Amino acid sequence: MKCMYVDGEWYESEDKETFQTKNPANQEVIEEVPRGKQKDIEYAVMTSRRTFESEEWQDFPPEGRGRILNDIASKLRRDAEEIATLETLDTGKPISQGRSDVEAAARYFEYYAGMADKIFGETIPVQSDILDYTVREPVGVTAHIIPWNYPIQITSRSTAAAIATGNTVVVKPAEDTPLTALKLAELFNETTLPKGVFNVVTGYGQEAGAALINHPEVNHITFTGSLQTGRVVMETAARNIIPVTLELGGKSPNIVFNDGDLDEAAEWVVKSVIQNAGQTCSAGSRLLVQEDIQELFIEKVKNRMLSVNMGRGIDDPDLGPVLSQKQFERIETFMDIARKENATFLTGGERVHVEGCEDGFFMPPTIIEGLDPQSEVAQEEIFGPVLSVFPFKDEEEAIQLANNTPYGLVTGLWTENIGRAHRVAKKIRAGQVFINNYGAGGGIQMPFGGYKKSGFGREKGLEALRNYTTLKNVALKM
Ligand code: TXE
Repeated sequence: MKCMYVDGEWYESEDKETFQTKNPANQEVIEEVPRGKQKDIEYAVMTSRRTFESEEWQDFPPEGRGRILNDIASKLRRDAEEIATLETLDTGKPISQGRSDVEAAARYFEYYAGMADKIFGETIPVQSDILDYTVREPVGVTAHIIPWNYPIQITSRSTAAAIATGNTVVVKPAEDTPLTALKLAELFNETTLPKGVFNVVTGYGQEAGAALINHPEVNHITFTGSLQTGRVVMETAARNIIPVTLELGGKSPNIVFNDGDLDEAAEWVVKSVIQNAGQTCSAGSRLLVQEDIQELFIEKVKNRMLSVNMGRGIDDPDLGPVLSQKQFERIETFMDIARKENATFLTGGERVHVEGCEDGFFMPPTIIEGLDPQSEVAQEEIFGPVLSVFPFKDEEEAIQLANNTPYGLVTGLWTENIGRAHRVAKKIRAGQVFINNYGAGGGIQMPFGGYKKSGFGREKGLEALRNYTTLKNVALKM
């Protein structure tokens, strides 16, 4: 059994209850972990508060924080294969994607390590006998509610920024994938970070998660997950008047114009919707294609989709199983709706059984045509390798379709016409626009977050530092 990590110690839950985490490829139990509840959260948050206010942490040199974060980056790389394997077993994702996730995690730590001693304010000219300046201070105890699709990456991106800016953290990993957050705790345990700065409480969303977001000593919540739970997080934060950063998924389109590089576009359209079995907030789950190339382009996408191989994550297929029966049934519900609405399935749409992993839930790459753009399947996040296709006549219609969902996270544009690229990018209501690429290889440095119901606040890049600092103005009469 694994323990959770509070105050620099390994710790079972107060009432010693546990739960199991399973391998999505075959439903085998990988590990037992503590089922943290209210009392465990109380302990972790109060430890985090005491540590935040301690002289040791208040006086800790910024470059010292940076050095420790750099140390974590090296340790992540040192143990990369072990962590990638753990991530693959816990999430089901292909191991090469697990490896990229660990490298991204290391990059977050080194990126924010470099910022730890570069957080400063300004002097502001007012009347001549006043010296006015601002100081950027940490917010205090930060809560991090982590989803199951990119556990090590998402835990790293927000905790690295929070610690770089001098906060303390309590992490609540998803109940389906708690293992790499605990491994990260092991790495912190090897460093000289003061005890109580980095804490992990494992448990269910309704128990540990709810207790954490409700705790009055928490000063900021970073949440990545569903729109429904995001709403609960925000309502709860409103009661305590604390800020939140919400990253709530999307229904992101790739817009392919007739002058785009169609082979390159087809490659990315497929990649962007099958990565992590489509369980990616920024998945390119809609394809908007110009009418006159519709047939030709879809043929290219279809051929690539049909050549995708499926299997256990550990064997590094193109496509692994989805996380769980619950997630699979959610995808199936959307497929049933599409069928009832007489949409056409060009590929996939039904569970397939993969040799050697009979208990895994595999959804093959799926292309759906003929949906009404207003239908639920066209509007809602499916979180599976499912691509919905919509033709458009001209730029205006492409923009209208692209913006026509409640979400606004990412958009891909494929055109060789630079004027068109910028015209369209300007009118897109999404936090990131990629032109002739999609996702651009990780983008640790690029601010990431949503318009509309994809959430607000930005993670990644220097923008994320704003989430974890607050501004004080000091005016001195000379
Ligand atoms: O999400 P939840 P679920 C979307 C995706 C997916 C759907 C459902 O469409 O199919 O959400 O997934 C914690 N108080 N995304 O049910 O519930 C929970 O323990 C505090 C998009 O898994 O949002 C976990 O740690 N915390 C996405 C985290 O919230 C609570 C990533 C996410 O779980 C809580 C994941 C509560 N009351 C799912 N209830 C993305 N944006 O990348 C749950 N949690």
